[in-house]
Amino acid sequence: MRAVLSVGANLDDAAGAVEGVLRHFAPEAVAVSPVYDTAPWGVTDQPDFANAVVIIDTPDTPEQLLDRCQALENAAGRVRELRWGPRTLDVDIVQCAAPDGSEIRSATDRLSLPHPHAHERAFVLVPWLAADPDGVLAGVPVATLVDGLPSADVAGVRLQEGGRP
Ligand code: A4P
Ligand code: MG
Repeated sequence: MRAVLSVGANLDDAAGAVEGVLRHFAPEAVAVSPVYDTAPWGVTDQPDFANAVVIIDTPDTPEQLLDRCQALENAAGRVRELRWGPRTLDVDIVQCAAPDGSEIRSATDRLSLPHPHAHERAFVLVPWLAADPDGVLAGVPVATLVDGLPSADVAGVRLQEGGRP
């Protein structure tokens, strides 16, 4: 399957944690975004995040991929406290698609696909668009979703200084 992953961090060496995840998935990656500095979404009274998106082709099932994402979070010393709060590493599965391109849906406690907040998050959509200008989420082009976001949200997603173009 093909999967779109959103990687975020805002504690300790946040950019380094994000880059580590991009390295982990590099053998399966078909596209990767630059790393962005992003204004916090949801709980706004916390440090800026580093965010990136990587798109992979993997033999994993969605559940196996979630296990890998959570193992990476745990290895980064992730402690689950506040919902939407600060974290050393967050690796979310935004979307999974079967080889024929059809979107895989899931609505269990452990796994919601597509990710229920992805369509409204500039820190997911702007990097996704950079990685794949033809991306589509639940039938809507990612470019269209970005156009519909509040401009302040889009302005809050900035290429990291010294980051890859
Ligand atoms: N889970 C269900 N569906 C998924 C999925 N598609 N991908 C379950 C990953 N996990 C999924 O997640 C809680 C549970 O969601 C997991 O056990 C998993 O089985 P969590 O990561 O432990 O908890 P959380 O991250 O605190 O909550 P939540 O609601 O997942 O937060 P988000 O949505 O990850 O948001 N602002 C900026 N600028 N950048 C960010 O990266 N991130 C967040 C966190 C808030 N604000 C942000 C950022
Ligand atoms: Mg999460």
